[in-house]
Amino acid sequence: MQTIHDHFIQTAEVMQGKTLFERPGQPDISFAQMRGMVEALAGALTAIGVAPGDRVAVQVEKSPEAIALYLATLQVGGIFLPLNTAYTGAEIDYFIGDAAPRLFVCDPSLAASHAHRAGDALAVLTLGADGQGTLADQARTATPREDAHPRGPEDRAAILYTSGTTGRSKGAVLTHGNLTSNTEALLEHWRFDANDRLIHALPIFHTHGLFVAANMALVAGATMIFLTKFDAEQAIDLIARATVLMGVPTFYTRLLKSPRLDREATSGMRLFVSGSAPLLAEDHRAFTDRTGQRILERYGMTETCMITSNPYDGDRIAGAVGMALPGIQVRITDRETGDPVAPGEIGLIEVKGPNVFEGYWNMPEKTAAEFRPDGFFITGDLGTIEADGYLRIVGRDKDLVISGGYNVYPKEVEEAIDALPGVLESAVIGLPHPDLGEAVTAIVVPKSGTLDADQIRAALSDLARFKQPRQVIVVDALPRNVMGKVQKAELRKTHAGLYAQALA
Ligand code: MCA
Ligand code: AMP
Repeated sequence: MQTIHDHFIQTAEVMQGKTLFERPGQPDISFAQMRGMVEALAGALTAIGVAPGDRVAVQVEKSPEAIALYLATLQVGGIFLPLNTAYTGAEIDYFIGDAAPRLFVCDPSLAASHAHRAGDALAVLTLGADGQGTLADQARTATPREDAHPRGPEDRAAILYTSGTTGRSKGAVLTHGNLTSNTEALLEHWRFDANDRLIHALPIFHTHGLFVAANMALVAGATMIFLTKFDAEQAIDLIARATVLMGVPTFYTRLLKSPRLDREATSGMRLFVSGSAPLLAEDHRAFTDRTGQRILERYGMTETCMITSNPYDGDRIAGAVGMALPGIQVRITDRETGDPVAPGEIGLIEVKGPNVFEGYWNMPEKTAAEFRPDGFFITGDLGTIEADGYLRIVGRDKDLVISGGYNVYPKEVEEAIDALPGVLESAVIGLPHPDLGEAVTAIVVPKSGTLDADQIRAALSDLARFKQPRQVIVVDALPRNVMGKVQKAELRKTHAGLYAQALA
């Protein structure tokens, strides 16, 4: 088996001076230059003492150097652990404590606040958006490393933290086999090759931006038009020079808001992909009406990489996420019994295949609880497979909010709110939002008297900004069923229109 790093080296050998990264207002970076950056960083990692199996935790701004650091980590046999740049110091404390990385790389602006973490077991270095910092300094002086530590499909390649339903985040351990098999399946399924020019506007600390978009370009020899963040008007300017866009539904909602989005603007594009959250069927149709293009929706999860995809040739159905990718099995089971349901019935979506992760870092019980004895992973999503063979996701069995493609587990936010003085209890829910799909919303009950909603929001600054409630509603009591369980469905119904008028 070839790792993503092996694939990249082979591709770079062929592509040589071809542009890998194209960035507005900045010099292009070729495959050959990227290979040099990877080898220099691999030399630095080796000099620092990163050994096979060591974790390399990285919380840095998006840059080609950050992608090079990912490849260099794979090259030396390390385990790459990317962290959302929105995470606060308190959140980082947990990840570092749990994963015990050998190296933590942060933005130069945060070097002082993370300096206390450095010790014999943990090196702390910096890498800025401009590719500069103490790690880059070490890469300049270290002896470049060309050889790769041999890795097999079962060896660990990455850990991605996903928030836990019970508060504690879980580190999903992905193997080289997971990453390579999924990239290979997607390249074939979406006909992605060296002729493609991908608009890459996603963050690179999640599966979508790193293990789907970037991996595909690195392996195929495609050019990435590499943007630090998504801006709809900029994307429309660049679409004329691109062939593929991969985005979360919010990208498409924002593109549709621009009067410049039309057939002419998108005529050179061959593929628009959406995933990470449900794409509204009405947006899917509106996009086709405006551009003549049919968005290809696919479905995935951090623990499983990509699971299903609408077909490249054939009908891309609005509201459906397609069929299992080659080599992957999907089934729908009864929530109570775990038995497969009849076609067309709703149940839990389960998945098995080379894409499914090894387990949660240091959490054997949690891992065991989410796998069936026959190896199927229980996604926690609810869906149905109709006679046409397409999977449709109809809801979630897990208490999860997806805001602009970022997952927020209500429990974590509720625990933070409940710890505030004057709060008796709270319920955090996702409400329909015209820009973010769902917006994190807190319904809070005071111990007595009343509470100031703005003060509650202000007191939650230890949580990453995307987890903080957009609105806090203070109520006298939460609705409960006869068992005493808070009825979140009831709350979602009562407050459904809260953001109807929200500006995007
Ligand atoms: C930014 N903010 C957000 C979000 N993003 N708040 C809630 N939800 C968000 N997603 C905050 C900012 O901190 C800022 O706070 C305020 O909202 C306004 O930011 P804005 O400029 O509107 O945001 P943006 O920079 O334009 O970002 C919105 C975005 C971005 C483009 C939707 O969040 C994004 O790129 N999301 C993609 C996430 C992703 O890649 N998910 C894939 C996960 P303040 O006002 O306080 O400054 S992988 C996955 O789910 C699986 C595997 C799969 O299937 O792909
Ligand atoms: P994450 O934990 O960030 O990997 O998010 C995975 C979750 O995102 C899945 O379990 C789904 O609930 C959701 N998801 C991903 N793609 C889609 C999609 N196309 N439609 C609906 N939900 C999706």
